Amino acid sequence: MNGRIVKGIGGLYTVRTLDGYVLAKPKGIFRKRGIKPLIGDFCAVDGETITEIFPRKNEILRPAVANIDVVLLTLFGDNIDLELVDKYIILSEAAGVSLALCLTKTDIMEDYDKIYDIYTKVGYKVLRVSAVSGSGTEELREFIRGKSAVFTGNSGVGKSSIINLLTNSLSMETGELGRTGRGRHTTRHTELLDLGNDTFIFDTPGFSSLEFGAEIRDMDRLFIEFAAFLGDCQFRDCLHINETNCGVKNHVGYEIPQSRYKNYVKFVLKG
Ligand SMILES: Nc1nc2c(ncn2[C@@H]2O[C@H](COP(=O)(O)OP(=O)(O)OP(=O)(O)O)[C@@H](O)[C@H]2O)c(=O)[nH]1
Ligand SMILES: [Mg+2]
Ligand SMILES: [Zn+2]
Repeated sequence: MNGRIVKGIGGLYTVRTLDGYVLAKPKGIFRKRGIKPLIGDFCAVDGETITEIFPRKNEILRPAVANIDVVLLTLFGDNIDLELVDKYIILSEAAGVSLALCLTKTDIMEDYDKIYDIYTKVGYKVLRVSAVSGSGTEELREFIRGKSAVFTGNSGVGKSSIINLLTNSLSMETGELGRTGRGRHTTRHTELLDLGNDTFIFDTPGFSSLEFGAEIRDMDRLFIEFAAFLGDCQFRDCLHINETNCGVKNHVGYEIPQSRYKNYVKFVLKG
């Protein structure tokens, strides 16, 4: 029987099959070959044994998930760290995994205009949602239809709350915020939920980092809005920092947001 791994705790995996959920352990041979099942893996199960893991379309290291279509970088607050956002964006670009921003709690945080403008202009999807009022959730639902979408972001930003709204259930535990407004790492394990019609969402623990495991090369190609201007640089190996006649620099403050260019320079100089 075939299925998809939706949860795994202590070496025991929950596999969703056409016949319902099965608890199964991977066959011994996997360990010997260094294969570790991931949440999101498509697999074959025989009784209580996972006998085969089917080839993955892709995988990310942290959170450890496989076969994903989009990462929803979930963010909250009026002081979102754009350097971190750009870092995760270039990592996802390098890995060839698409990424969208999901800005939360719009019932208590109305002003996301700056970050919304920067990233929609550049070409990323930016969703603004409230799990309390339900605002923006139809657009979110529409956006993830037919996809496997991973919610990642700091503890307390409201990932599980949105997922409960989308699944019309209280299946994911949600947490209180501490006095500093930070979350308390309520979600401990990654879990995959089936919304039907080939739509899946991963709830993940609040992250300490996001890791795709792809090598970072050609930084200028990872800033997608630079592409239109790379051909205008006088020097073929232009770094777009100190060179003259640079196509990229000419567009900073216009098609290329200042903050994005600033972070590009930081990333290049940091190496
Ligand atoms: N006002 C408001 N509060 C929200 C909203 N979404 C979530 N919260 C609150 O924010 C707190 C944290 O929500 P969670 O859904 O547990 O956050 P999480 O991102 O899953 O956190 P971790 O599992 O710890 O990573 C809870 O107290 C929620 O009630 C929202 O849209 N509006
Ligand atoms: Mg959670
Ligand atoms: Zn240049």
